Amino acid sequence: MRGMTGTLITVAPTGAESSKADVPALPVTLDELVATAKECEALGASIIHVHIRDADARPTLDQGRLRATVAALRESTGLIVQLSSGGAVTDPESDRLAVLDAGPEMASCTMGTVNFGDDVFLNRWEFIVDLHTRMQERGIVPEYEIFDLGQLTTLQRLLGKYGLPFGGHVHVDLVMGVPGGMPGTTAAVAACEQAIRDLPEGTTFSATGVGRSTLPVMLASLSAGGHLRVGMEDTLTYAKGRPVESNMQLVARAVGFAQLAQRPPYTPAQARELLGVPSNHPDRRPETGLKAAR
Ligand code: KMH
Ligand code: ZN
Repeated sequence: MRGMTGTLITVAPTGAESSKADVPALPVTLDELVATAKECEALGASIIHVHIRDADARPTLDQGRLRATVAALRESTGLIVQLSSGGAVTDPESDRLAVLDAGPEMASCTMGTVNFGDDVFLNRWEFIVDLHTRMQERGIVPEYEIFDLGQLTTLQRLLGKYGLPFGGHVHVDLVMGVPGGMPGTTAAVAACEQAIRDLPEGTTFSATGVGRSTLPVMLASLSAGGHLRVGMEDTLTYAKGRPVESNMQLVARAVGFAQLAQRPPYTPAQARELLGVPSNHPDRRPETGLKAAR
């Protein structure tokens, strides 16, 4: 990881936790999401981590909306489209598994149950195995979400028992600073980086720090050879007393840090090559949603 020449920048623009009423800048419609995706790609993002909302801006895993979202993002951008299989803490396992039916190129796959504020984000071992093996069968590249150090050991167990993910490359995302998970500190990034060395050769990681841990986590990740995830799913305050104005503001800041670290953002094509995600060339896109409807 230390030899990384560029930086993967993932934007997580929406999440499932904030309401549009509280955070008007949150992209919740398909048009808002596509416009955000295009602008973030132009700034230097290469992956978009997607949660969607219904007509009332509430989190949903509606299959039709998911398919239309995947199709619109693939048609309008070169970004790698990563659907969240985590959804909201209230989503049942069956709906979370069905996210894979919407045909994303990547999907998240959380490596264990974690307290999540006052809630519980449930990820049973059997459910993790189901997600991992279905993604292998369908050619979907996972991003393994890690909320606590021990979840890296769970990932080691998963890969040992069920084999490498589709594409053969292992990529994890450290989600730090969730109340109930690991803290968003340099020490925690360093502990995870050490544990990642026990995963298959070439494993890459990105990191995101929730709330005010966003800056320390970003700096620690870059210095440890990691990549960056930013966005309004995780961060709503840009600086003390200054609400985030847009996802673009957070991506622009991440790009600035990556450039200062002399690891400029990877293009989506470079990110695909690194992560083993097939090309987004029009000839290789699946017939889904918008394209199929034309
Ligand atoms: N919304 C959280 C309960 C993921 O996207 O995979 C889960 C989450 C993780 O955001
Ligand atoms: Zn998410």
